[in-house]
Amino acid sequence: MLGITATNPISVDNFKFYLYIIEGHSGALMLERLSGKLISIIKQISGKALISDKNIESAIDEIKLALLEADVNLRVVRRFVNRTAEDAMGMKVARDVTPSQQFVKIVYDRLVEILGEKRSALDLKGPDTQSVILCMGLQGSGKTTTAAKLGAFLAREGRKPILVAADPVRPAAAEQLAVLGKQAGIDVFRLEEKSPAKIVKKALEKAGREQFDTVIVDTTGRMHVDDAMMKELEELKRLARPVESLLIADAMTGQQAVDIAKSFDERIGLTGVILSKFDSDARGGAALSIRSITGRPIKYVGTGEKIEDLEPFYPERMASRILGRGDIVSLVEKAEAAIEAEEAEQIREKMESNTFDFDDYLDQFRRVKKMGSVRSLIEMIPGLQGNVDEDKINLEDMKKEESIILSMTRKERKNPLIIGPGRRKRIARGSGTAVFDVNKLLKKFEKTKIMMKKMARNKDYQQRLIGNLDRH
Ligand SMILES: Nc1nc2c(ncn2[C@@H]2O[C@H](COP(=O)(O)OP(=O)(O)OP(=O)(O)O)[C@@H](O)[C@H]2O)c(=O)[nH]1
Ligand SMILES: [Mg+2]
Repeated sequence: MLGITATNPISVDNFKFYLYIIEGHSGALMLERLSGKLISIIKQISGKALISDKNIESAIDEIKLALLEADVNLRVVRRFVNRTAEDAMGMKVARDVTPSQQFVKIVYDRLVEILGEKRSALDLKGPDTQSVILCMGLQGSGKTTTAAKLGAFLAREGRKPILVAADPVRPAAAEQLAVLGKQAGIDVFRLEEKSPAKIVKKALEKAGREQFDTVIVDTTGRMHVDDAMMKELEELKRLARPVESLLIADAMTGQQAVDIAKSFDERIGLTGVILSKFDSDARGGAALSIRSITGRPIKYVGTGEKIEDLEPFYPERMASRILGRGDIVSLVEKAEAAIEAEEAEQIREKMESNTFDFDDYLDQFRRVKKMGSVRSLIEMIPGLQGNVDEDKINLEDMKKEESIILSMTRKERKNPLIIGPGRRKRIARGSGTAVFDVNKLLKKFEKTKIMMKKMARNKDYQQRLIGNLDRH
């Protein structure tokens, strides 16, 4: 993920860019409440330029409650909470990202982890080989609808699918698939036959003859997970050797969906899950736990009753949608401004109390380098704006000054008055400059300091400083 890891903290720009490329998608009701809660928790913590362990702890507690309330599986919540806490404690202090932003990033990363990290697409074979997709699930979970949706989706991608009605229990089921197939413009195979295995066998033969490259099998659902259903599915799997054995799980059924997924996976072996009815206003957290509990990826979500209401599932997009993409971007911007305000205030205090030293000076150089412009420095350091000609600040000079400061000892940086002739010579040698350059910098520094002190006490100037910060 762009080389961004917890130990390699991202820059603000990286983060923004990152959020832009993983843009969220169409709004669904599901998870809206969870999303609202998490966003408000994040907003609270991100208002702080500095956060304490206690702040983090209570934020994690609140997140835990929000997840449980959204019906996320208890085991998944525990894992999430533990890892988030671990990461947050090991958070590196980075100059260009505030702790609260890093915390948000950690929450985001852990959420992506729960949802499955990377997009897991269908693992279909090339067009000259037949790929069978077996759709399983309990009664009413959305198998038939999803089979048709999937067929339409794959046809749009250039494949030639055929739908197979392997639900001989109810004739209406085959009829339903035929209607949906017609809507989607996809062939449907049906047969007056009591054995699903025989139907599938005949369907595969037809698909071979007529070069259908994708065979989507819709199966019978039962009210509960029972042995008869599993036996039937086992037989179909043996016979059809599907490349994809998909569970169609109703996202509205809560924790039950997790248990169902577990039993199907244990007995039949799943390659993935499609969550149907993701457009409902159920709490949704359970469905999102399936991946974590079974290790099987969510491949698509159904977002409505129409044929085209099927979306590939992207863990990153889902996480950024849950955390409110737009909100995070503005939060990062706000935090950015907050860091600047805080730093400016610190500098002002230092100037006023006359403790501004070469370390602070050095700090400003680094800032300029990072931001790549002198203007940012001028805006930041009280007293410079309006008094310094931007064009006259030469980056080469700054580099020289930086190396001179780096050759000073800690004590010298804190108290330049002790830098006598002997020390000046040593510093010049150490920085590859001339004593003349060192003298020049020391003079300039004293002058700057006096000017800064004057400016810091100037009410008019202080107003301007506040104005500057407000514009950020
Ligand atoms: N809102 C919404 N409704 C859906 C979605 N998927 C399926 N449905 C509806 O859920 C109901 C059941 O869908 P089916 O596709 O018939 O479910 P099934 O698993 O084939 O059902 P059985 O064959 O009876 O076991 C239908 O009314 C569908 O329109 C979805 O993603 N969103
Ligand atoms: Mg059905």
